[in-house]
Amino acid sequence: MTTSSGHTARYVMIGGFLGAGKTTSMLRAAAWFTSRGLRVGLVTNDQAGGLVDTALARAHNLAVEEIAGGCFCCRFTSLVEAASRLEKESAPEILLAEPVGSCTDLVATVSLPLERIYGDRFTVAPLSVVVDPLRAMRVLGIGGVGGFSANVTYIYRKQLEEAEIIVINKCDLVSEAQRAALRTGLAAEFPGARLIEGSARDGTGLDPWFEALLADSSAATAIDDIDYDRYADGESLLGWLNAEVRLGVPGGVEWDGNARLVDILASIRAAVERSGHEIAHLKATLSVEGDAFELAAANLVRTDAGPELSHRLADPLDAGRLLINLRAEADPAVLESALRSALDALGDELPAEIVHCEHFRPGRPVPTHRLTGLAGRA
Ligand SMILES: Nc1nc2c(ncn2[C@@H]2O[C@H](COP(=O)(O)OP(=O)(O)O)[C@@H](O)[C@H]2O)c(=O)[nH]1
Ligand SMILES: [Mg+2]
Repeated sequence: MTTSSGHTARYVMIGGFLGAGKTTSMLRAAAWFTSRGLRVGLVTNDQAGGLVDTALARAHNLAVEEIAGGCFCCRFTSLVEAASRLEKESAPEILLAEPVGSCTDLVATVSLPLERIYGDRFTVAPLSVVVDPLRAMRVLGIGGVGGFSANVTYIYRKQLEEAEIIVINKCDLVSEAQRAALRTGLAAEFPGARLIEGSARDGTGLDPWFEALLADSSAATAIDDIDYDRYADGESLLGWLNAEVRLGVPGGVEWDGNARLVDILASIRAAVERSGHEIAHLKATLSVEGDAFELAAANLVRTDAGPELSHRLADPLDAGRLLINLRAEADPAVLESALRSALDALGDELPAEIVHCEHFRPGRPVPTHRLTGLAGRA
C-alpha cells in the first residue's frame, strides 16, 4: 500500500516506564537526526490532555502532534491520523513516538499493525525501551528498596521483555559497579535485547543507538503470554493528575519562576510522601503567558528524589502558566489535594488559579488491534 505522496516514514518508538527519560531521549534523537539532514516529527501520548512533553517539544521548535485521552495501542487510528497530519505539515522521514510510560504490549498492538496494515507508509525501527538505572535496580531486585506493587512491576518487566534495544539511561547517576550489576541483570533476564548505556541529559553514549534506529528494522516478536487482567490492575493502581494553573497577575509584581516551580514540586512531593505513596513521575512546565518558547521545566522521578530543573526561564515574570503532570501509585484524590496544598502554600503574594484539572486512574487497556507472529515481515 502506498500513500498518494508515496512518502515512507521510519517509525521510531521509544518506550519505557514513567520518568525513564523517553522525552529527553527523543529530543536528543531529534537533534541527532536533524543534524544529519533528516526531517523529524514527534508524536507524544498520554491518558489526558495538557502535556508537559508536548510543551517541551514545541519549545524545541519541533513538529509535534499530541494524542491525548488514551495510549497508542487503544487509539491506534489517532496515531495514524497524527502521522498523516505531520506528513502534510513537514513530510518527516523520521517519526519519533513516545508511548504512555505505563503501556506495554506495543509490538502486538502498534508495531505489527503498522507494518501489516500501513506497510507502505511506515518502516518500523527496532523497539527501544529506556530505563532509569536506579528505578530498574529496585524493580529487578538488584539494589535499593521501595517502589511499586506487584502488578505495576509486572508492566515494567513486560516492557523490557519486548524491547529490542534497552537503553540504560542516566548513567551519570550511578557508579560503574552499579551500572555493571544492572547490565548483568538485564542481560540475564532479557537476553534478546541489545544494551546501550548513556545519558540523554548530556548526550553521551547514545550514537550507536541512534545509528541502529536509522539502519535497522524491527524484528520484534509480540509478547506471547501477557495477562491483561494484571496489566489493567497495574495501570489502575497508578493515579494520574494533569492540571493547568494560572500563576501571578499580568502587570503585577515580578517573581522568580524557576525557584517557585521547584518550590511547588517540592511541596507536592512532600505531601505525597506524607501519605506514603510512590511517585513515578512528577513533571511541570512554567511558561510565560503567550510565549511557547520561554519556559522552565522541572521533574522528579521517585518519591525520595528532589525536583530538578531541566529548563530555566531567563528572566523573572509577572504571570505564567503552569502545567503539572503527576503519576504516582496513589488514589488520584490524594494527588489533587497534594496539588491544592502546594498552591495554597504559595500564599497571597503569588495568586494561583487552577484552570483545568483532571485526576483519574487509567482504565483497562483495550487495544484497537492485537497481532502476533511474524507473517508479513519482509
Ligand atoms: N541525571 C539524568 N537525568 C536525566 C537523564 N535523562 C533524563 N533525565 C531526567 O529524568 C527526568 C524524566 O525525564 P523524561 O525525559 O521526562 O522521562 P519520560 O517520562 O520517560 O519521558 C527529567 O528530570 C529529566 O531531566 C540523564 O541522562 N541523566
Ligand atoms: Mg515523557
